[in-house]
Amino acid sequence: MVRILVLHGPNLNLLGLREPDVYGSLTLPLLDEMIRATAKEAGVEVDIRQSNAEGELVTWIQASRERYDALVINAAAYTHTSIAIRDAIAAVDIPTVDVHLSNIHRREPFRHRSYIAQVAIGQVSGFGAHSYVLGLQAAVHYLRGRKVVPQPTA
Ligand code: CA2
Repeated sequence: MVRILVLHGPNLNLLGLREPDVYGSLTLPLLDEMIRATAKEAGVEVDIRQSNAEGELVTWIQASRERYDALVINAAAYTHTSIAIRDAIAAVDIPTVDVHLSNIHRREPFRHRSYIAQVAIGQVSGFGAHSYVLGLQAAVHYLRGRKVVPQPTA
């Protein structure tokens, strides 16, 4: 079965508890339930983790190579700063979707650049919690649509 890793970056554990006008009122456990329901509907396995630590995210991304077919990540503020996370994604070379609750392109200029998007198959930004649903579905769609390269016969 297809296995997908979903990573939440720093401060996303505060979802629903602060700044509901920007990030909505859904808590992280409820968002994770939505993600699991989407995975079940799509017939894929999902593991979900959150960390406030850049190095921990890098370690999880490095380890994802053996265990997962795709990565869906909201690296939060590290999206705009972390070359380490960008390099880890490039190194593992698994299809990655860059996900954001808010539309980062409508916000402050420092949020417009995503180091993750540069190594991702695509970005979903601005749909609140639904960005994760769309991001997961996009990863599944990508994996199922990938062309199988015919092998030469002997
Ligand atoms: O829109 C997104 O998903 C972001 O990745 C969220 C990050 C922000 O730094 C990015 O520019 C865009 C912030 C995540 C922090 O989430 C909070 C949730 C509730 C209260 C405070 C922060």
